[in-house]
Amino acid sequence: MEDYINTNQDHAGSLTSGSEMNDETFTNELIRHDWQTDEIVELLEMPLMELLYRAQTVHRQFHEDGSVQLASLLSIKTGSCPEDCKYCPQSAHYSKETGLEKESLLAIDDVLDKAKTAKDAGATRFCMGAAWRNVRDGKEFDQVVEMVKGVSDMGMEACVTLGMLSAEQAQRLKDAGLNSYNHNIDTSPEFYDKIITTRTFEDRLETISRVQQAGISLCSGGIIGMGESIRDRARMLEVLATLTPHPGSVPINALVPVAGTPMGERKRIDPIELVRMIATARILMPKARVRLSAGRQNLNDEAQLLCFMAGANSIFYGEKLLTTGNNDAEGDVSLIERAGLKTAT
Ligand code: SAM
Ligand code: DTB
Ligand code: SF4
Repeated sequence: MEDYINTNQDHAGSLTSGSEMNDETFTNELIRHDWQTDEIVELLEMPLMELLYRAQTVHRQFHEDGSVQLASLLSIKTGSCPEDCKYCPQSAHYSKETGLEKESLLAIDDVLDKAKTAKDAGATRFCMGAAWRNVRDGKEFDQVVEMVKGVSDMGMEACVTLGMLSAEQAQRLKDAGLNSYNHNIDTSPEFYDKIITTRTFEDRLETISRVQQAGISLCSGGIIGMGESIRDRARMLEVLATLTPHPGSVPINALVPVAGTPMGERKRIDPIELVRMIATARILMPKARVRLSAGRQNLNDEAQLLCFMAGANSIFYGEKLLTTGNNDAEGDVSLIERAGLKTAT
């Protein structure tokens, strides 16, 4: 594998020099979109200290301010989703076993109240999730558009995750002030149909392309701990790191095994695997916000700090993810303070 730093210097030297080169040109020259599976596997498997060193080197180069973004999540429409994602407590396919109560779309004012509370607690991004297979035009979508406007008017980054959407719907969300659309690829193209059978990996890529075409920042990542191989993890990261542009944010989730789902009995992954995944995502996608996402409740403070060292620079903040629990906000603020990290403003 080529040495990352040397490659960068070669690139910079051969393309621009002296006064022609500003900071923006320089950092953009360092970003690759041609990552190969084998070199990603090599990163994922290298001695941990070497991997951390490389990831931290890239992180310092691209994220000088070292801030951690606090993103709060809210499920605006919970349960009874027609998709059969094997990890998901919101799928209608497992609702008998999970006992999850379905809820209709929350009222606009209630959502904006929650956003305001999150903002007052220090969050700068508010992510709203709906358990839909796809967005349908009509009253409910109109309401979501109003929610996006409201969050954006509060001065927070607004993000939604609503399933598949058309180019026109993406444009409406963009016009309403949407900053980011979350659409995870979840795993490798090869492992995908072991996890989800009601849509294809290609369907996922189509929505991603519509989001990017509309000029919305893409938030896309996935889950580890579902029985995938290291090569599957590498392939998942490869798909993301060969997009142009790279996703603006990359959530790395550790499976939260929820009783009643087909993945409910899976053992939780070793936190070191999560650290490796985050470090590799950081090296591959230097500018992205890499978000330490679901599964954080299973990490002690020291493991979380390793994730920050590996290049994580965002967390989900607040006691709930969508339907499952998350770390308490006080503990998060305390960890950030004790480590001398600062939060994004
Ligand atoms: N329905 C939309 C979709 O699938 O794009 C949005 C909501 S969906 C719940 C958002 C993401 O949450 C999924 O893509 C998956 O990565 C993550 N997720 C869901 N259940 C999870 C679990 N049990 N453990 C970890 N991540 C999970
Ligand atoms: C993401 O990658 N993870 C978040 C957010 N994007 C939407 C969701 C995690 C959900 C965990 C299971 C639950 O709480 O239902
Ligand atoms: Fe539905 Fe999203 Fe859950 Fe899949 S992950 S079942 S699409 S809510």
